[in-house]
Amino acid sequence: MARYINIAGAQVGAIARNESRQSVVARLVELMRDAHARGAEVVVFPELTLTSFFPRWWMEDEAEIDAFFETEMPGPATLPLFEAAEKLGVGFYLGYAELTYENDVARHYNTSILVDGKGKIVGKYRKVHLPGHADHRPQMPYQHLEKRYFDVGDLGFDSWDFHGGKFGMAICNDRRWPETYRVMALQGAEVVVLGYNTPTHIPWEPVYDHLSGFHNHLSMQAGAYQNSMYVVGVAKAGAEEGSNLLAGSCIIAPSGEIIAMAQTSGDEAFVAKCDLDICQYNRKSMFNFAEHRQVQHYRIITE
Ligand code: ING
Repeated sequence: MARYINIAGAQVGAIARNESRQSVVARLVELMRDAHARGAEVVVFPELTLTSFFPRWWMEDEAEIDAFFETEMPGPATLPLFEAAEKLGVGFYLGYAELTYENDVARHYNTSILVDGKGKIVGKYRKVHLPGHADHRPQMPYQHLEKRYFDVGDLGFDSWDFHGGKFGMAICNDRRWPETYRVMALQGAEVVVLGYNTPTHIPWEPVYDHLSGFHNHLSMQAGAYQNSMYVVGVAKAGAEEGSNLLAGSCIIAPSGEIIAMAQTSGDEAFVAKCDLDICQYNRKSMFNFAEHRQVQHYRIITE
């Protein structure tokens, strides 16, 4: 018995600092149309995919920083993407910078949402693992200031019924932490979708630069295999404002095999036919959590 769903990665190339949201959204709509033409039912966009990757710049002016954030979703500039989804009957994952007020206190999150084929937001996630630093490093060619610009996500890791499967969400650095996948697998997730912005050169820690592609796939392939789930990782890629962002967007099966991958570092849609019942098969055999895991020996992980 099979339960198929066609999933697309929609890799996005470089976004200039001064590129308008209208222009970016037009690119996303074009990618969604292309993916739909190839049979996609769900389209996965990258992390922070409405603007250039602004955590690479040290900024002090609050208005300048907040200009990279969305205060409503959808807003006037993003509505066309929701309308296209509704017209095509396609669901999507979108990463963006969220500015929200909790009891009049401003909160800044690196956020992603799941939007269904009727243009309705069915799930929200806020990035938990914030990499990089909060201090200014002027001697470096660029910064990585996610710890300065974002609050740690307060929603945890969850999974949602979505287009006939159970979907979980993550964002970028989350994919390097095994806990991310396990917590969602324990909640029944069959597909984890995530976007990333990964500089291929980390100025203050270049020791693994030559392995950035390897570590990208290794992390997601391990997560997929060890948790019997599909993992879809989609890059904002290309040479963006002086920083080269890793491509390598891909769709990974519960076997750990990469079954579809982007071939360029630009805007590119690619699709895979995923049989979600494979997840259930693996969880009844090799990775039967109830039968094989011994949690009494894992407590140190959470203490
Ligand atoms: N961080 C990137 C990631 O893929 C990174 C790269 C890691 C930058 C660590 C700086 C420090 O993890 C994002 N964008 O989450």
